[in-house]
Amino acid sequence: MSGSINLSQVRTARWLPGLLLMLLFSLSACQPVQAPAASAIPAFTIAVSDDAVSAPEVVPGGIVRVTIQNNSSIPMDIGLARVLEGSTSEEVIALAQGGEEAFIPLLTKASFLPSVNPVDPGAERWFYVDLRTGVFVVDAAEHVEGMPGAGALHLNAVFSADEIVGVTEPVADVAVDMVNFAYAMPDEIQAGPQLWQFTNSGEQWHMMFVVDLAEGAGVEDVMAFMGDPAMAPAGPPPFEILPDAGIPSIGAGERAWLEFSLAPGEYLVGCPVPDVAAIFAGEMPMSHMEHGMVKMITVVE
Ligand SMILES: [Cu+2]
Repeated sequence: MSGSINLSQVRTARWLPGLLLMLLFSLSACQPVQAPAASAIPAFTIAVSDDAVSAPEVVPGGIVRVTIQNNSSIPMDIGLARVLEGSTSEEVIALAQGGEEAFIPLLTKASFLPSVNPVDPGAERWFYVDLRTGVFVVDAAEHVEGMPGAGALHLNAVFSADEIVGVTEPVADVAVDMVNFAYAMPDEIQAGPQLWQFTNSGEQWHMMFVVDLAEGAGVEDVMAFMGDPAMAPAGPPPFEILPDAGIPSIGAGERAWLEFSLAPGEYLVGCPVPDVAAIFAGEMPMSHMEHGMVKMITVVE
């Protein structure tokens, strides 16, 4: 199932810190106020309890608003994935439970949509996503700090979108086009709650984290900490990854809209995802940031 990928080769590779970040990257734990009613955009809810995930069996295709409710008693990491052509939801569910070693095979069978990590008990989160049509898997597991281990309890649901219903584009304040390997986006962003549209026009998974740099720190400092742990400088990193901004990895061709708020200032945005083309070619991958997928933005009042 893992094709030509040599897992022992990639297991300890230097992109692992980036991979960890990608998996654990957190969206807002305290989502800003809900966007104004957009009645033309179909909506549905995915609810997670202590022993099950419930979702409608069939949902509207196209652009939808997805609300994720955590009705369980523990913080949960909840992700959505599209089952790729030629794969089955059973395969994706099995691989999603497999921890680190199943991750590369999972890349070939699923395309990730936004995930929410963590959702606190009793909390709910939302985003818009273009489902188009297809079969989708919801994976919910207890939130962990660090790499999710194999054997953790996963709760799953499967739903399908058979027909395009949502054809209304949300009105985005900021548009970000993610390609291999750059962000096409404005240099200047308005402070306060903004609806960000993320389009992955590249051929690999891409994400965007937002980093607040310490005085005098630069791109090279972030990359030094994201690279080979053996080479990472001692001491705490001179930057902070904002927990309530950016987007976790989404697959090639996916589109999603998330609302978050930035205070005025200068920020670095970057993609620490490893270059999977290199992994599949059996080479030691560089991160997308090292390939140039990194940018400074200014948030203005
Ligand atoms: Cu990327």
